[in-house]
Amino acid sequence: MKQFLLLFACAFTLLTVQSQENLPTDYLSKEFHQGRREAFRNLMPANSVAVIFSYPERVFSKDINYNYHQNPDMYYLTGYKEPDAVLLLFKDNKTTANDTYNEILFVRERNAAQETWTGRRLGVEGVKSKLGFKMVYNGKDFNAFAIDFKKFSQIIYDKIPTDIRNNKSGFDLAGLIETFKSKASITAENETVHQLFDKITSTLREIKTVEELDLMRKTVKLSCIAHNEVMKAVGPDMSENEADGIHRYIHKHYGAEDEGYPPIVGAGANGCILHYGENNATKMDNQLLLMDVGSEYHGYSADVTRTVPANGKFSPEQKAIYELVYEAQEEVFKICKEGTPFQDLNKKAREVITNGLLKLGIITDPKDVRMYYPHSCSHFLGLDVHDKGNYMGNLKENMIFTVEPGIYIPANSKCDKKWWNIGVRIEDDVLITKSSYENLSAESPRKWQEIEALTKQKSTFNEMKFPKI
Ligand SMILES: [Mn+2]
Repeated sequence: MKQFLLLFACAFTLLTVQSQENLPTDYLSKEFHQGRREAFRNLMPANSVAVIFSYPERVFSKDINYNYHQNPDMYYLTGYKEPDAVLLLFKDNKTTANDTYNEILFVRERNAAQETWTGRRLGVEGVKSKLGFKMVYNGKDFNAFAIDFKKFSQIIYDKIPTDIRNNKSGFDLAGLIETFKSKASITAENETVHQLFDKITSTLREIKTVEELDLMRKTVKLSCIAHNEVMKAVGPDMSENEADGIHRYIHKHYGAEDEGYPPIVGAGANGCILHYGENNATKMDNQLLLMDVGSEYHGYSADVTRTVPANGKFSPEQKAIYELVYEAQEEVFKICKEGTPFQDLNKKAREVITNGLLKLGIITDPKDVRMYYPHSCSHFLGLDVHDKGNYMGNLKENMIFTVEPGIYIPANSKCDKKWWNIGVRIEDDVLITKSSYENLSAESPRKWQEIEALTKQKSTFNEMKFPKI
């Protein structure tokens, strides 16, 4: 009886692991991923093969990993979200006695005991039915799989990570990589094939499909709602952590899995640190709060920055810097249309900021603009927050990129100290349309008057009370 119960418990566990209810209904479809593989194949040279690995898992603490994040290229091409996998894409059809195929996916094997600890796995059958692959094997079958890589004109693959754990099973990521290197006789990596991989994935990913545009609109929209809520809730006594938490709560409220990058929530001097991430100042006083926060929704990242006075009113100096960044952004928007060289976006932003800083007397030599505007104005946006794309090309319809000029004046800068500790960035996510552009993040105000007005509204978060500790 005991044995029977144990068996029953095992079967029950497996069943429990297999079914999951109430999932979101707006994931990318298997047809989307199939279409992306087809498009990838079209860009491959004759008689070539492409090899794409999952990202490694990463240690958070001893035997605890960070939440897993898939390699965006793997996700784009397959929809598979688990580690320890490798995708082979063939330019030409392969035939065996009973099948024709042009792609194979090796995945993590199902394991009832493991799944009750670390989560559900799709396994071979799940990948076939849910992701639409015909040829799917467990990772452990890769080693014995008959494939002669020497017969291909080229093996196209991305840089292979080296800082990964190896569980010595031979078929975790380290094992799959070892098998690939040995089958393909790779002793040193080939930069040329990496460049080809980059070129193909950049060409595809820089132009968003209809399905991707839908997810991009969602991720940007919900990030804007979060920014607006913080603007309503903010006050001189709010901590950076709390503002950060409101963003994250709202992302989760709308079903975003994560943030697209570590949130940057910094007041005053902290706002002058470009990738500030501590977010631990206990209050903001009367400083400017710079928030560069965007959600990741079904893989797609928003990237929105708003800078607001924590006390609801810009000082004259804060306003002067803010208006200059705003003007730079407006001027860049004017050239956001098909045909504009991508590099012109930053040239325009730099020109406006340089002239403005000269006029305000903050710099006297145009070259010194770099001290206060040290980054660039734009990057592509999508599965990666700094997305793949041709940064030396021209703007095309259905590209999405950021427009994010900024000015940062840390303490002890060589200018009147009334400007010190003012950091301003305004960042919006722009979609190139047939005839012009659309600002996807227009829902969050940018004009200083509108920001001041919004800070006067009350937020639900102002009403929340928790016990003191
Ligand atoms: Mn950005």
